[in-house]
Amino acid sequence: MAQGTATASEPAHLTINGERLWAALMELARIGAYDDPATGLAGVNRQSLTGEDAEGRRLLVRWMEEAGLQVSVDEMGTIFGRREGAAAGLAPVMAGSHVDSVGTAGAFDGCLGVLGALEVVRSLNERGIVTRRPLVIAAFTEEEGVRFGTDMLGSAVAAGRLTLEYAYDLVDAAGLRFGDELERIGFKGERPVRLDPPHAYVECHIEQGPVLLHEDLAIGVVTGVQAISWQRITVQGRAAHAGTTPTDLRVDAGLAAAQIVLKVREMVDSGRYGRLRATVGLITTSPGLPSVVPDRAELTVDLRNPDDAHMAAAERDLAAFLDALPESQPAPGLGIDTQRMAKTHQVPFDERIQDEIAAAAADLGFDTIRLMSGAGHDAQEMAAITPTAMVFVRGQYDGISHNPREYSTPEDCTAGITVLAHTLLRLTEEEDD
Ligand code: HGY
Ligand code: MN
Ligand code: MN
Repeated sequence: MAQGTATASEPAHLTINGERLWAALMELARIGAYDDPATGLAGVNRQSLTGEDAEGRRLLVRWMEEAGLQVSVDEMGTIFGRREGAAAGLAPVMAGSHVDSVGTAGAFDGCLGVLGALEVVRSLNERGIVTRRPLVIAAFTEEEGVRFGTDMLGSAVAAGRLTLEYAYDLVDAAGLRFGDELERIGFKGERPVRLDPPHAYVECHIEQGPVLLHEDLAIGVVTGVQAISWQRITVQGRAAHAGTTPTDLRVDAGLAAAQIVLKVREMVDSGRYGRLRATVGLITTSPGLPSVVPDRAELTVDLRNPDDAHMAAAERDLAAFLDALPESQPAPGLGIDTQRMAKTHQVPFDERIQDEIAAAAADLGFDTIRLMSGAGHDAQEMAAITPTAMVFVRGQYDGISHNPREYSTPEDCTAGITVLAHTLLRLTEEEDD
């Protein structure tokens, strides 16, 4: 990049301010912070459209404005910060992620990608570098999906997989409607939600798994995202006295729930579904009293698979199991209801963008490997409308995430965002096809 408005053909060796990046991550992590009893650490609970999320959003908007970005908010509440380029008419290069969190989060999931892109802008500003193409930072709404039940929600609407109406009518566990909550926190924006395809999209994210740590690498180039299937299962039984009711007269919703948990684990262990992963994250029974046979149970089943055919087989066989479950009970009357929450296919990332990331990393002296993402990301939605790939940063403690122990070092975060910066600088120089 050149100083001033001229642009050079070769990206300069742009360094970022790792301390400023780390300070921003830690400051944002204080919003929604809580004392986590299980780990004794400070966790982060900044679920989408809560007061904490709104506070984090306002901080991000202030930082974006202070960095001279033109800030806009779309109809889903996604926040964009635009930095003009020398050739303003060209499609921008976009980088981003999300700042909403699960209820037991650390400081890095999503935030590294958004605050890292902001750090790139701050560093460009300090050197007076004007990129050829505009740069846009995106903080997508409800990436986690843990409050309104569908992950990558904001980016899925922006890229066209889901509709605004569908999103607005989603409700949380308390029956609060997404569209109303967006209005309540003041982030129901005017910007039309359907995104004009940027020139490219690159997302930097903590790996959230153990691969880079075990390979002793700080940086990974992400080849794609595995398929995701979420469903909510409601089991209807019959409340009865725990002492007087003979087993063969019971319609026990708690028993059925336990059988479902065991079934998904048996499916994983069977090897019949490739590299299937299954998680029953939520399981509740009611009335939840020691002397009452449960009359109702609710579970969520999260299935992940890098292969769409194996995922389809797993969903099909689980559905067959649920259909047959009532007959297998000691007494008739068990009811099973399933509700689809989220469903995404395996998404491959753009090879050329992967190569740009790998080349930027190599220029900076980082060895990398290519790996598929076990977690879902906004990048998988953006891949539908523009060439997209991701930079992974090593996580510590076996890469644990969705847990307050989630951690990456300042050095690795700086490395990841430096690779992001150089990848973006390469892409902003590109002509139109
Ligand atoms: O569910 C996921 O993999 C992501 O964290 N939303
Ligand atoms: Mn994430
Ligand atoms: Mn996450």
